[in-house]
Amino acid sequence: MGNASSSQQGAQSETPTYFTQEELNKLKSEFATGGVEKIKPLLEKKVNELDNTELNIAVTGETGAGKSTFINAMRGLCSEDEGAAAVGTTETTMEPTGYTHPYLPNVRYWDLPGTGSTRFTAGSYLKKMQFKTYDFFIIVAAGRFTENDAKLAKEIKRLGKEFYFVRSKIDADLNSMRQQRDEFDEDAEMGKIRSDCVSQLGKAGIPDPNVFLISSLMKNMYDFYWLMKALADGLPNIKKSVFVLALPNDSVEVIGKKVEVLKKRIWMLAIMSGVVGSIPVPGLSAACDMGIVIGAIIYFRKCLCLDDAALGRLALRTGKSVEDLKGEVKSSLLGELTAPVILRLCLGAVAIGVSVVEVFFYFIPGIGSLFGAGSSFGMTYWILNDALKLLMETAVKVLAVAKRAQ
Ligand SMILES: Nc1nc2c(ncn2[C@@H]2O[C@H](COP(=O)(O)OP(=O)(O)OP(=O)(O)O)[C@@H](O)[C@H]2O)c(=O)[nH]1
Ligand SMILES: [Mg+2]
Repeated sequence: MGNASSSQQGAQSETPTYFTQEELNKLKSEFATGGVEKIKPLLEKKVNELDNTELNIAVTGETGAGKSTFINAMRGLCSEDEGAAAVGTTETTMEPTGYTHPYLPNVRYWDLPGTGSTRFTAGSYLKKMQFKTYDFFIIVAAGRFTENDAKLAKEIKRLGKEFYFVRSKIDADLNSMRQQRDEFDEDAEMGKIRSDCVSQLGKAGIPDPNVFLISSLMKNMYDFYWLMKALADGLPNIKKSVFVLALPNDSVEVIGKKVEVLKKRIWMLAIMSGVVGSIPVPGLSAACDMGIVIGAIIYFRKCLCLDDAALGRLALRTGKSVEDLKGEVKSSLLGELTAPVILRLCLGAVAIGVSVVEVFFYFIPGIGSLFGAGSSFGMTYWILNDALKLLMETAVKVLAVAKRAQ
């Protein structure tokens, strides 16, 4: 471990929680003059802002390119799951169809009608699709790059929005090449497809486009992870956090990223926790806020796809029951969240002191002292940290069960 000053500098260079520099300055001065009571409303406002942030993602491209399949993949759904977008049907809707994220109701994927029409003009199409309302566009293309893809990309760029070019069904392309050739080099073939997309987009006047070769049916292969990363990195701070929480839970890396985002919320919840709903912890002077703790654990479970709805979908895929799945991963936090379950967490939490690497302590001088052992802020804070750690381990175990079933 580095010395204290270097770890402090490291912490300071990170994006400071969810706050802008201006907001942090306000938090600092409010805390200095009025203590915790004065910053509570600011934190409440921030948590509300996080919960109310909308994200609208438009998915467009030629008819049959794989738009609906991609949307289902991003929502962690299979085409048979309830609420999934219909796949493989003939062109049905002429209006954008919004698909709400399974656990984040403010995140919506918009399935735009295919651009297959011969009378297609990108300008009028985007106008009809309510262009302005989307945070970014994903153009899905299968097979050859088409004139419509180029027109659409150009128009989206001209209107000042971000787009990502997704070449879908790469699994099928590579498979058919593999069958037809004696010698087959997957990386080389992917390289050729990639540079063809880049050069076609270049011809359409888009230098250095974002191009990703994916299979919506095999999310742990090809460029799927890099696409998710690029989409997240292209968003501003708060939207980025929301998008990360909305990602499909298909890899340990994604689970880790979600946990990083959820961790940033814990200290705010701890400070917001009041005396209402607090229960004393036997043998300790501190109480923990049951309402906040249980609400947060339920939210963590959803974000890590450990709620009954997500486990139900996994159960269908693996041919097991939800109870079997829960039994297999053995986690006390997947069942009913009763007082004894929380109290067990409390007793684990008291042993931990305030860690010097907790980033936010450096942004608001003096705030760290609130989280000492024996304080109710500290109790709520450490319980939620412990709960999140346990849930992360559970999510990784569930992922292993899902992988074994594939
Ligand atoms: N192998 C493979 N097949 C895919 C992939 N994505 C989509 N498909 C298949 O391609 C067909 C069309 O997919 P859809 O998702 O319905 O395409 P769409 O763009 O929504 O089509 P329209 O709504 O008609 O414009 C379906 O049979 C999918 O199963 C992929 O990544 N790999
Ligand atoms: Mg479709």
